Amino acid sequence: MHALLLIDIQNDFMPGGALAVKEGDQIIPVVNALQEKFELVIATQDWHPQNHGSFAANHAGKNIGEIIELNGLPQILWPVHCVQNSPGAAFHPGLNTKKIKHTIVKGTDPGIDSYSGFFDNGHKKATGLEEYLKQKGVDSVSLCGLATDYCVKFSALDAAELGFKTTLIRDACRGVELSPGDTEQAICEMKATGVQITDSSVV
Ligand code: VGL
Ligand code: ZN
Repeated sequence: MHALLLIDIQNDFMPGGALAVKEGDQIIPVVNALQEKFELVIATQDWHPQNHGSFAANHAGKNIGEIIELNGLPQILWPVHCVQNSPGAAFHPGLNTKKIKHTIVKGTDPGIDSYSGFFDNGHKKATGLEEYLKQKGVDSVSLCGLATDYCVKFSALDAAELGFKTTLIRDACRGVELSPGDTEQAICEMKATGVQITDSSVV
């Protein structure tokens, strides 16, 4: 069984959103077309409480982009984004959600971030995604969504390490690019971990 994972296709990651990803909205028609080609579609949502430790606003005197230590882990500070039940946390209105069988929320613990859809950044707690996929008989996953250099990357690395045959659909993703080249670097790391890189035209 082959599943398509839609990673964090949420308003706050779109142009004009709180943590905007350049051209993030351009993936929408690509992702909608892709969904028709998969038996199982699963989505993740970044889903933070207002007091989340990844928000610069929750650390007096700290700025967006600074790195702090959060409960023993390095943490990049982000703008307030994807607050639970806020419009910014909702899926992009153009995303076809009819085929989504299950949604995994992540980043709900204020004390730790969760870029991957499988585990928090300390690999301490699982989100339930691995169990869900295994119970559905999924052995291979393809990933698309936002952002290539954060949540898509860490989800793909975990998927490959957990033993799923893992494919990144490159043109159905966009990166944050805090530093120029981050997206290319992320693709190199994924390749090195055994992730196949492909384009929607050949799926
Ligand atoms: C993400 C930064 C912070 C992402 C989420 O979805 O890639 N990036 N939270
Ligand atoms: Zn986040």
